[in-house]
Amino acid sequence: MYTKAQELYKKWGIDTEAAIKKCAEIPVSLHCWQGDDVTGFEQNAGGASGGIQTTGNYPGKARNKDELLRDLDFTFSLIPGKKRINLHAIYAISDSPVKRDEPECKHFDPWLAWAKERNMGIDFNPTLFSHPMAASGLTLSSPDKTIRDFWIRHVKACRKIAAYIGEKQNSPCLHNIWIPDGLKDVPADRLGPRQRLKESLDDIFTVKYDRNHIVDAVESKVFGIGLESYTVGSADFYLTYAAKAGISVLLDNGHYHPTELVSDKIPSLLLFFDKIALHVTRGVRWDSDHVVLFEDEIKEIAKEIIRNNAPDRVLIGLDYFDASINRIAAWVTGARNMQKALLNALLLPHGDLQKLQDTESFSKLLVCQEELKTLPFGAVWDEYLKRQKIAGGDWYTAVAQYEEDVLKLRK
Ligand code: RNT
Ligand code: ZN
Repeated sequence: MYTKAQELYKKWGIDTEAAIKKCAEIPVSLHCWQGDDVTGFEQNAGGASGGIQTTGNYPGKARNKDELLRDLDFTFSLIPGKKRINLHAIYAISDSPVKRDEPECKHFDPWLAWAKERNMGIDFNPTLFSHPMAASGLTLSSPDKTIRDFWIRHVKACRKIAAYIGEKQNSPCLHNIWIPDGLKDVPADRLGPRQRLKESLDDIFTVKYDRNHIVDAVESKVFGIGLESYTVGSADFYLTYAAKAGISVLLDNGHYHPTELVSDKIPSLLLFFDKIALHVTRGVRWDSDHVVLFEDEIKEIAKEIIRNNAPDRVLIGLDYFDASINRIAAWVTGARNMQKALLNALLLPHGDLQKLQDTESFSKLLVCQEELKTLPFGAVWDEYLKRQKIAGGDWYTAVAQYEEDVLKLRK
């Protein structure tokens, strides 16, 4: 089937071998938090708050570090291509409790060792939610200076850790700031919180690090659960802030109005930013964090990365959390689908299609785009998995077995 597929693609001028090779080299950062419903390793950890929520109570959630690491290893064994691991500050590893505003580099040494053994890079996020100091829904933009200062200390400590990780691993560590800050109901002041957020960020970014070690990004949102009327860190706010501060933006495709597409934003931003970052997810009504599927918008996002020759400039990460199904199946499904979207984009004759657009051959362009959709992509995908020594379409069998042998024993 692959040989036949190779022939058919060749007729379109596409080299399936080159596509397979390239696909294996594009890193996708897997979010560690799908495995435990964004709980983390802090004592008394209670799961996510701050406008984000995992729903469902599927058995087998990782309850501690050892279980999460074991699940991650199994998960990675089912995902092709180059991987990174994306951590949150609440996944600090320590024998004694780590205060939220006092995480240290040493708490991530075990992760560095773990990732190094697996030839993987690490990305990092400060955690400005699931904590009493975030109970009001306001952190870096709080009117209370004690609260603001607490979170400024936290983010400063996290940037230090990210820069440390980046230096140790010899590859820049993405440090992405997302805060829940917002209001449930109609604000009386929209400017004040944004002004305070700006001042907090200015303070945070007075500390400079080597750009070979850290990529600083800020992530906007349109609304959070319980914080529906106003989001301090809106898209306009962060885009302008990042452009002026010379840092990057992170686009989470679940964080925009439903008809607004991140795929369309990528080329615009590539003209002005050296690097941008992504949280690939799937929005469904009010939820921005369903498992990533192999559907149109993901394919378009991948196309924009590939045809603009930007795999080094668009840092791809995943961000979703589903607790209603087997968490490993959720992890693997989304990660494989991101890989599928990349391979799919690598199997398109972008140059030829662009020529059709530029010569205004719109009928032929439309026809070609539709014909390309039914080329035997599945055969090339299967071959890619085979070369990567990763299970094919029957991978769920292994997950079901793992559920029997490991997950079901967690009561
Ligand atoms: C929340 C943001 C944020 C989080 C993670 C856990 O809406 O998407 O990125 O999901 O940091
Ligand atoms: Zn996100």
